[in-house]
Amino acid sequence: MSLSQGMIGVLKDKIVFVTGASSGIGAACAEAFSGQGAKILMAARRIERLETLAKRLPTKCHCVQLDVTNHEQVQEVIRSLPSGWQEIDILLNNAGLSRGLDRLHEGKRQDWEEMIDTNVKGLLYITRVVVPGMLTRGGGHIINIGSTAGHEVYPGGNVYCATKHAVRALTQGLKMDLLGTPLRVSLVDPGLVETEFSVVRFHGDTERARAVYKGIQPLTPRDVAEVVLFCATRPPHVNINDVILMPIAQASATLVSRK
Ligand code: NDP
Ligand code: 8X3
Repeated sequence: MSLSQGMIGVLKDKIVFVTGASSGIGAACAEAFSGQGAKILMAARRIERLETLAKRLPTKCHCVQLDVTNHEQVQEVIRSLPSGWQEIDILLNNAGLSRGLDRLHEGKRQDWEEMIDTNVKGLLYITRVVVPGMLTRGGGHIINIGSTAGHEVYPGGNVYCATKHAVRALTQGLKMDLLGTPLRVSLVDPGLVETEFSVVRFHGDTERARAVYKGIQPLTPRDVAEVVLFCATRPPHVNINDVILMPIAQASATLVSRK
């Protein structure tokens, strides 16, 4: 991945904290930032995946097993980071999931709670513990992964879309609350990206997951990582507020042109 002249080297030795780095967009972002010389702090529940990824990245990595829905664990893990890893420069709130595509009146409470706990409360817990240190140090960038589902709602998307609308509101709120400080706040909102997202949504039904991307060329995790990298490499006075990206074959959540 190449950067525009002038931006080369700006990420060297920066500490980038990527939540949900064990798969998909998070893993691609870890790789992209590492490729620019950043040190990568990675978190997810599947620590063995993080360790495998860390081994093939060119810069220093530190892996932490973390469930973002567990408030105490979030506080404990972040506050006890080893020296050299505490001064987080960029926080990428990426960990997230969808569960089911049921109509709201037929939905499962456990699915709702998992989405709300991960996508909304998890993002809040992490942000709350990381941002004060950024303020003390006088610099930092929070980049949240939202979704096109944070801009529109689709049938069966009810609770997932609500969580991503919440991510958008929280990003805007944080930007306002940090006004007058040097901290930056960005939101990246992808449409259809082929990752493990749909396998998780359909509780392991790989056939149903594959059908989501059938007949189109979806975005790749790397496509999203390039946009995240762009946000992170603007001059310090520039704040990218929100980027929406979709595959060329998609015009809205429900308007998809399949071959
Ligand atoms: P993946 O399922 O491939 O990756 C999800 C990541 O989130 C995994 O690394 C997973 O790690 C992590 N995660 C989930 N729950 C937790 C938790 N409780 N604690 C810590 N980590 C957790 O999906 P994507 O890469 O597609 O998803 C990444 C983000 O992108 C999500 O926020 C998703 O909503 C968003 N998004 C995805 C789109 C898509 O079409 N794929 C489009 C728009 C947005 P582990 O299971 O090891 O904990
Ligand atoms: C993931 C994209 O369209 O499945 O956020 O909601 S979509």
